[in-house]
Amino acid sequence: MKNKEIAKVLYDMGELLELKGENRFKIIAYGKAARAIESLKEDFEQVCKEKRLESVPGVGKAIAQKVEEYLRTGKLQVYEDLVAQTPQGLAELLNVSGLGPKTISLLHEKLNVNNMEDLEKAAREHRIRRLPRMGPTSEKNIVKSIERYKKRSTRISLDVAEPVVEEIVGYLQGIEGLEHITPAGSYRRGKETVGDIDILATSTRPGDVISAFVRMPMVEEVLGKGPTKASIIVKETIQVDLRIVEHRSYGTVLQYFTGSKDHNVKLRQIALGQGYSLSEYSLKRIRDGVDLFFDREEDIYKTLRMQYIPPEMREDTGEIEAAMEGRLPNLIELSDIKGDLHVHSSWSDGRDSIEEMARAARKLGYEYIALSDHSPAIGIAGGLTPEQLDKKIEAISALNDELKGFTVLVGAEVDIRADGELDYPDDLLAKCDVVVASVHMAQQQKERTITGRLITAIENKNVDIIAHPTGRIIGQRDPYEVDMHSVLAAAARAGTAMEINAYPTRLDLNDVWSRTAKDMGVRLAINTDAHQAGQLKVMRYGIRVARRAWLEKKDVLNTFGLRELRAALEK
Ligand code: DGT
Ligand code: CA
Ligand code: CA
Ligand code: ZN
Repeated sequence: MKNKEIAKVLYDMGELLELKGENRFKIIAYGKAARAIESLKEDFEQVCKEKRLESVPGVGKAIAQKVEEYLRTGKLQVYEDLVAQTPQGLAELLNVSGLGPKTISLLHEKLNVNNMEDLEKAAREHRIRRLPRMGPTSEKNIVKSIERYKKRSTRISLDVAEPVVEEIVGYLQGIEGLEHITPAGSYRRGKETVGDIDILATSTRPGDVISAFVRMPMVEEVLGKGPTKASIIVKETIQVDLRIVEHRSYGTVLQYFTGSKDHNVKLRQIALGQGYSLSEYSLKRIRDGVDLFFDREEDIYKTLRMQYIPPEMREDTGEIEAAMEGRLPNLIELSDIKGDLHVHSSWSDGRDSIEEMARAARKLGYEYIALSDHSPAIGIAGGLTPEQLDKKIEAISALNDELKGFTVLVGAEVDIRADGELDYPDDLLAKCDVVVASVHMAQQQKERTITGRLITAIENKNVDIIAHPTGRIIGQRDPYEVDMHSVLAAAARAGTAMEINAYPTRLDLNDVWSRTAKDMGVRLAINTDAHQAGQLKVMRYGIRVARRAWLEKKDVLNTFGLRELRAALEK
């Protein structure tokens, strides 16, 4: 039944007309019709087919015609035109809950509010409360609504999205009739943050799956619901779209909704060149108009005479050309990882003992782990004094005698101090198997200074890896000012590796820089920076970044076996 969907279009029409300052009666008519259709017990599409449209109270001739157009063509031209005419910033304000068109046009007329920024400014300067029918309370409510809206429009990190996806997929797998189900969109491509979560499924009973989806206990709001698709909000801000698709076009739909948009646009061009029109449902052979359906994504790429492109690479950054020439890299996988070279123990600010970290790493199938605890410079992290580090080296050697077939490496995460000096003397660093150097202090320095600090560390013969090289924290802190090209060039010369810190709010280096690093001849290391044993598992997020950076096993230091690793660490 499309009643809700039609009602929504009519409500939106009314809102846009009101924004535009149209005739009041016209606006009221849209609202009335929308409410009538929304509360109608029978299927309005059926009513339309039987030409009984105007028998519904509240639906006049003009609106009946528009609904017919919408049902016939899937869109409403006057509506599209209205959207195009309305200033974008103003239309966006309609999405802020609690802000109606009446208020928005008042704000627009009296305070010249044209977008969210203007609105926030007007509220902060207490200009809104002076308007007719407004007051301090409505002003405060507007500020709250903007905050909620903004929170909703922020992107979510992979580790927040992942449990949501897993819970929903697990839940829907229990619904009778469900066949395939998979996340698509930026989540499937392993992007470091996702805007919304897209899920695709096939089912013999689509209606049941949709009903179950919108009724899951975690659902906080249903944004829309149709016979084969629905959108919900969970955890306050996360939008999840579900689509039930036909089995025979599952591959094509999955390809389309995996994106990215840029990749799809390029792929469509290539398809056209080969005589096909690629849509979300099929690959249509232009010569005879025959639709080719694909239930597997692989067969689309094959038909277009190219290698299968892994989702992480689908950003139109050369992957289609490479796939056509058969030179896609063989991307690294989680199972290629043989150890973790940057983790912390209770010797510094970690929670678990060295032994607990080591045993957890062995359980993951690793051959080695480097306990890289902090140096003393950043007071709060419980950094080890040189004497403590000597003791730790003894403790590790004793533990290694006990652990069979697994090696604990002596590591250190040595701070690059504000003056550019390392926080441990060279002779102490020389005693470590793995030295990770990083900037935690004086991140506000000028680009030249920070770049210089990093290059000095890179050139130190004891330093093996630069940890979280840009210092950014996703959603919280921008990277410090640094000339990354110079840093990477120095790393390539010195044979120092750059870290992909796998911690989900770091992912530093990011995908773009990691790919540049590889292209410049720099080796990478994917480390978790785990502060407790359970966090060793965040390695998988670092692998997503590495795959998006086109990295292969050989590009990553900690895919090496222990012997090879030791050789590589001798620079
Ligand atoms: P997000 O949610 O902002 O992290 O990014 P995506 O990539 O998940 O984007 P989303 O959710 O808007 O749409 C999912 C996919 O659907 C997108 O990656 C590609 C496809 N798609 C959406 N809109 C268009 C479009 O206008 N043209 C094409 N070719 N593909 C589109
Ligand atoms: Ca998405
Ligand atoms: Ca989406
Ligand atoms: Zn660390």
